[in-house]
Amino acid sequence: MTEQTSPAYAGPARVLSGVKPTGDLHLGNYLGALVKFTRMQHEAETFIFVADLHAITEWQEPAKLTAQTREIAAAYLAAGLDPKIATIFPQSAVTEHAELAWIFNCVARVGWLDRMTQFKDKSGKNKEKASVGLYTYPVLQAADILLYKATHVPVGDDQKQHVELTRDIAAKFNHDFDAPGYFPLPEPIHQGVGARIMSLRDASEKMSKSNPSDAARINLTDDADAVAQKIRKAKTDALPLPETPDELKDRPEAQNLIGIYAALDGRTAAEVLTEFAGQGFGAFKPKLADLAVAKLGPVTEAMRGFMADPAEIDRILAAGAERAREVAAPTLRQVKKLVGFWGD
Ligand code: AQP
Repeated sequence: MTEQTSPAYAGPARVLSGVKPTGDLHLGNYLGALVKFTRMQHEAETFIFVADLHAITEWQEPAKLTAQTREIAAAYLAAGLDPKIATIFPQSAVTEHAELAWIFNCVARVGWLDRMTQFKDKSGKNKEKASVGLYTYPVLQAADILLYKATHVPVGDDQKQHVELTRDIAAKFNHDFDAPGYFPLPEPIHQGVGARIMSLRDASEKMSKSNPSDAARINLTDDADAVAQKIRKAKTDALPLPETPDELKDRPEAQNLIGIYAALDGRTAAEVLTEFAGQGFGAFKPKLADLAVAKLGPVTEAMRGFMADPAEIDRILAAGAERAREVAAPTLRQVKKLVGFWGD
């Protein structure tokens, strides 16, 4: 883990990240987030939450939201997060997130938020109808991270800009309230294979829970037949696979499938191409399907096991929320003092 870059900050290395309970988790979430969380829990104190406050920036059916929150928790556990090591909790159970977000809303500048590309992507042409929460989403994300003084944030490529905004908010807070080094300037951990998995139907879009086409993603809840069928139908070109990753530059679909293979197999794209160069997708896709089923099958199975015991998931989430509050509450108390709010 690299040293974080706030020179005056002297606290411990801490990892924090989360996933929104907005639908079925997919291969992109798994490779871009869950696999990294699981690895990092052994390297630093780790806080992983279910981002339900973020989820409601877009409409969620209340009954489904509860079920999806448990499903994300089950996916965390199935991917290998250990609640004895990592703190796993629902974001809304720690009310300090929302309170700190308000203070940060008054630190962040409108110009900074106007530059966030995810808001533009998600609101599309319908900006006027988007929720205010969707616009200030990155400020809440800064509060999530800084409440725990997290130094490292494992995220997919799409979230890198939000971690940069978090650094700007931390630096401005430290400066405005004359508290050098109070908040660390967190580092996004987003490099490597799996950082950006694209849609199986259109490789110019990232794989996403909210894509209306189920064929665009591989869900962690898909069975082996569904996984194989989606890979078989994935959009590709008619050319054989080349010898080097450079030659995939103008072939986004091929690049995506090779990237998925590499991430699932813990290899580089170059190594995968060494094996498959000269072969067409007719030969490559069944191999990819076998690999995906072999790697995801046990995760899906474990997830089903956890989902069958919602009381145990609730117990883990409640205990995690209590542990999270032990860190969050003192931070918020100190922040309120620095800001000058009345009280102890
Ligand atoms: N396609 C992706 N490739 C790699 N990483 C990805 N992540 C999401 N999509 C990909 C990473 O998964 C984590 C959790 O994401 P999230 O659910 O909190 O929000 P998101 O990025 O908006 O994910 P989705 O799937 O696109 O959800 P919807 O469609 O509901 O907005 C993050 O670390 C993210 O980088």
